[in-house]
Order: sequence, then C-alpha cells, then structure tokens
Amino acid sequence: MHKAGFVNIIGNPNVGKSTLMNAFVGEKLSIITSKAQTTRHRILGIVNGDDFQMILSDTPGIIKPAYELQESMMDFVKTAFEDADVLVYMVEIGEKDLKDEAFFKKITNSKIPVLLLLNKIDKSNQEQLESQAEFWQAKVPNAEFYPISAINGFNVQNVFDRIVELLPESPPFYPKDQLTDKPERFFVNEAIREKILLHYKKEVPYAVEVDTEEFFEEEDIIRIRSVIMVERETQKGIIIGHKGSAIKRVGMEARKDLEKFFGKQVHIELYVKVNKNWRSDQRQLKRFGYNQK
Ligand SMILES: Nc1nc2c(ncn2[C@@H]2O[C@H](COP(=O)(O)OP(=O)(O)OP(=O)(O)O)[C@@H](O)[C@H]2O)c(=O)[nH]1
Ligand SMILES: [Mg+2]
Repeated sequence: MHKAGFVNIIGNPNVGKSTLMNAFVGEKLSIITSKAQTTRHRILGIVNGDDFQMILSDTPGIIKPAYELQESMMDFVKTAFEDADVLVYMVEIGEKDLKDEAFFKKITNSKIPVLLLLNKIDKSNQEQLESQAEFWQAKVPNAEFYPISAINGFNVQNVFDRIVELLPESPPFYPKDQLTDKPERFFVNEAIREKILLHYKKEVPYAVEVDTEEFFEEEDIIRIRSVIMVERETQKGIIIGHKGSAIKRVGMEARKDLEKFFGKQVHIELYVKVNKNWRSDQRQLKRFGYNQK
C-alpha cells in the first residue's frame, strides 16, 4: 500500500511554520527570520519514503491584508485550506488568537484531521505550558494537540510519524525524487530576500522584491544576476549603503547559503532598481509569481 497527501501548515506570522517544514524536509527550502511576513508564497516541500509521499505546504502567516501583495499572500493561505488532507495549525507560546476569525472557523469546523502544534515550548516553563495546553485544547477541540520545539526538534519526529499515519492511500502525486515545486531561481530570490530581512530595518524589507534575471549553470559554477527591486529612490540608497558596503554583504551572505543549497560554487551579481508601487500593481505581482487567480 502507498500513501500520499497534502499537509498544509498554517498559522499566525512568525510562529515557526517554515522552521518546521525545513525540519521535516531536511533542507532549507523556506527562508526563516525573526520578522513577520518572511514567507510570501506557498512553498511545497516533498518528503518521500518507500511507501509514502508527504507533500508539505509552507504558507505565509495569516494577516489582515493592507495592500495587493498581502491579499495575494492570503490567497495562498486560502488554497492551502482547499486541498489539504491534513491541516497543521501552528501557534506559539504566549499567543492568543488567530488574527482572522474566518480562517479560525475553517480550522475548528474542519472535516479533515487537524494537528494543533504549540511551538517554541523551549521558551516556556512547565506551568505556562500546562495553562497554554489547556487553553488551546479548549479552543480547538477537534484537533490533536502536540507541544513542540521546531528549532531543537522536540516532538518533531512524533508529529511526522503521526502525519504519515494520517495520509490517505494514494499513488504519489510527484516524481519520487522531487523535493519542491519551485524552480531554482525562486530559491535564489528567497536567499537574497532573507539577507535583506535580516539586515535592513522597518519598511525597507517589505518594499523589496527580488527577481533573478540570469541563472547559468556551468560545470563547476553557477552564475547568477539578480535585481533587487524597491519602491522608492531613498530605499535604493539604503539598500546599496555607504560605498556599496550594505549590498555587498547581502551578496556575500546569500552566496554562502546558495553554495550550500546547490552544492556548487556560486557567483552573484546584484543591482537595485526602483519599481514604483510594485506591491499594489496586479500585473507586476503576477510576474513575480503572486496573484495566481
Ligand atoms: N525559541 C524558538 N524559536 C523558534 C522556534 N521555531 C522557530 N523559531 C524562531 O521563530 C522565528 C520565526 O520562524 P519562522 O519559521 O520564520 O516562522 P514563520 O511562521 O514561517 O514566519 P512567517 O513566514 O513570517 O509567517 C525565527 O526567528 C525562528 O528561529 C522554536 O521552536 N523555538
Ligand atoms: Mg515562514
């Protein structure tokens, strides 16, 4: 017998959804930072066993959208409700509510199995853990409850094994050697965006989109050229930094990650372009892989 199914991870921003997916897959497919709205897409991570295929979806944290980009991010979350065989709802220690009541109702009324993961328990003590466990089990009574620490692996294997049990009988949906649905360029864009989230403050990372224009794989090196798009001229200066020092750092750090990811030497050329209001422009969003409708 072979099992296969879609396991979709949803929850508030910054609770650790991407950390968990990467832990399951054993690869850094999703970027991770301490800032909310790090993930902007629905990213598949596929775990293949001899007799199962677990197709995980990492999704953007649930927010009330304020502009087109965020609306498109929430559309990715909506699709994750539609095709799930198992729903993984992640919350973190100290959190009280999902920001969107409609999404919350979908979870509590779900006809499919729901796992409620209380993450970051490494940050709590026994007393806090017990009261949080009680609170969440009462709030989502239809879910199976697991306290976990995605970052140091506590209970992660147990949750994984339980998900395999819950997968429906089915042939695989993807070739058994496939790891994700996203192309190589996507991971380049994301590696660069992660460094921007890490090193720039306030609104700047949220005004950035990265587009990889060239990706040439040679025998022992990958040559990449990517453009960092910002919304305003002042942001361009901030990204570049004094004598180019800031953008140089982004390039160096992204290169290191990508060399690990591709297992090959990488050369990156970065440049910055002002692209006014791309976050609210339907056509541009489509070009960057948002607005799939
Ligand atoms: N202490 C602790 N921190 C964690 C744990 N899991 C994740 N984190 C941290 O929480 C922050 C957010 O993690 P992400 O995996 O990016 O969270 P996310 O839910 O994907 O966030 P968005 O994509 O913005 O919605 C990062 O700084 C992680 O290192 C955990 O088990 N314990
Ligand atoms: Mg994420």
